[in-house]
Amino acid sequence: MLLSSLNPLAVARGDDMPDAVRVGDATLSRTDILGAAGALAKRITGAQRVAVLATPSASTVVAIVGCLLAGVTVVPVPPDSGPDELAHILSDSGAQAWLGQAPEGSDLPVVPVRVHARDWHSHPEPHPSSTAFVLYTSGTTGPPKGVLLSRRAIAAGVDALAEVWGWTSKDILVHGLPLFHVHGLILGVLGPLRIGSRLIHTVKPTPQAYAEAAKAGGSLFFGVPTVWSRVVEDEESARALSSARLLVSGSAALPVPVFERLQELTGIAPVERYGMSESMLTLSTRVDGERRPGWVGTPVRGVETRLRDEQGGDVPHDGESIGGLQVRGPMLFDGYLDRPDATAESWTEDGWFKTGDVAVTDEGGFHRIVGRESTDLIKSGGYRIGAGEVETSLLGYPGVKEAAVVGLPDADLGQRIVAYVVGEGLDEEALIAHVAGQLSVHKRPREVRIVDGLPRNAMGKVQKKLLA
Ligand code: MLC
Ligand code: AMP
Repeated sequence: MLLSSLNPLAVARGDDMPDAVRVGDATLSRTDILGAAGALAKRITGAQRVAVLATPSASTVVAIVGCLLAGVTVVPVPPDSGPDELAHILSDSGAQAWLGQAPEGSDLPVVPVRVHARDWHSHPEPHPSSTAFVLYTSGTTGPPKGVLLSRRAIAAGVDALAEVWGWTSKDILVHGLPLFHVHGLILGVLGPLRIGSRLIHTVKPTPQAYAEAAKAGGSLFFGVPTVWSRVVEDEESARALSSARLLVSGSAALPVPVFERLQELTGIAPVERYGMSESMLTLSTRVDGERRPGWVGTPVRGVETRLRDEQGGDVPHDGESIGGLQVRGPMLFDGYLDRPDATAESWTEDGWFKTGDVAVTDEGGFHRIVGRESTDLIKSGGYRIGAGEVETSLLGYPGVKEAAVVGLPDADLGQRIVAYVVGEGLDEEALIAHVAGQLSVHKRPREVRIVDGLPRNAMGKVQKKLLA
């Protein structure tokens, strides 16, 4: 199902696509992907869950397709994970082996991924309800939780987007996003494989790389808002994107001035869409509809939304009243791995997923995301980072007595992580390097402010609003 466009019969009929996937300097045809993934699938059949160090590489693509063929659940691991993050993901997920490259210090067995191997044995299609991925995502407190995404959810999510964006096999998708999240991996790799469009992955999402890919025929471009704000700062690269069909922004709010400048420079009004690791994409503006700066459009096929006030009451669709956004639809997750309490808390009794985002809707059903209910979930460069995990990491550093982490507005990153720290003999840069080294580089504070004390209320709770 998921790999319908990689059907071996189609390859055998000569419908191969020599440049189906380009990642950096590597080019894979459909035959390459299917043959190498088939050879891997044969070796891992019967395994339950495996980890893939999700570097932007041909090996990652083959490893993921191999698991999908074999019906083995994949745990994509951020390649810059430090030892604390890595230890958590491996123990929490129970991954049995690494496919391809393994990080230093891990004693799990390693199954090599051979991009030039070939095997054409056919594998029975796994059940649609089986778990394709465990994606680790941050909460407000504690270490990241594993989001269970089924094959059925992924298929429904991708197909809904094909419809709203008019995404077909004639497209060439371009992006340079990381391959361990919904955006870069599920939409950005499985999307083109399912739809049959080509993919150019630029390794890094730089304006220059996007401009090069546009010259090579790129038609559909994905980026987080930080990518688009960097693109509009580089006018020459931005103008090169005017040959594209669609520019799509998501994972965080696209600032209105960036929307407008992008339209001015490329002649294309960007499509904005909204999603989560737990839900894939649920809202989007359409290729054939209005694209309104600051708004993320209407529900995609199969999705319903509602807004609830603090008492659980309905919120008017007047374009102004705000409420907690709840969603339901076929692309939603199956819960957090081994976290029945957290799973139960995230759903209402009548079966709606509580996104934790605050939104408004207008009479026409257009949605605007106003922000998050909790200030402890930060979005920086499109990455979701929990204040709690960064605070725990800082508190593990010798001399740190107290730590409070907030997201402050940042023109480039949307929010930048700022840590307020109390302690003795501390050095800002050493603290930043500590978090970058233990958790992952993208979770590091961009700024550390050493203070004498943290503002607390009568109950002793840190008042983060005063810090922000
Ligand atoms: C700097 N570096 C350090 C460091 N300080 N390394 C180690 N220790 C330190 N203290 C190095 C990094 O290794 C890196 O090197 C370089 O500095 C830049 O790193 P950065 O500053 O972290 O990158 P930056 O340029 O800020 O990245 C911007 C970005 C990135 C947009 C490219 O944030 C990004 O890829 N975001 C995408 C997030 C995403 O995909 N989210 C989707 C979630 S799914 P070098 O040499 O490696 O460059 C979702 C659902 C939905 O949200 O709706 O889509
Ligand atoms: P993640 O789990 O990393 O996928 O992050 C999901 C969160 O990203 C959502 O809960 C939102 O807070 C945010 N998000 C995603 N897309 C948008 C968007 N278009 N506008 C505003 N916020 C967004």
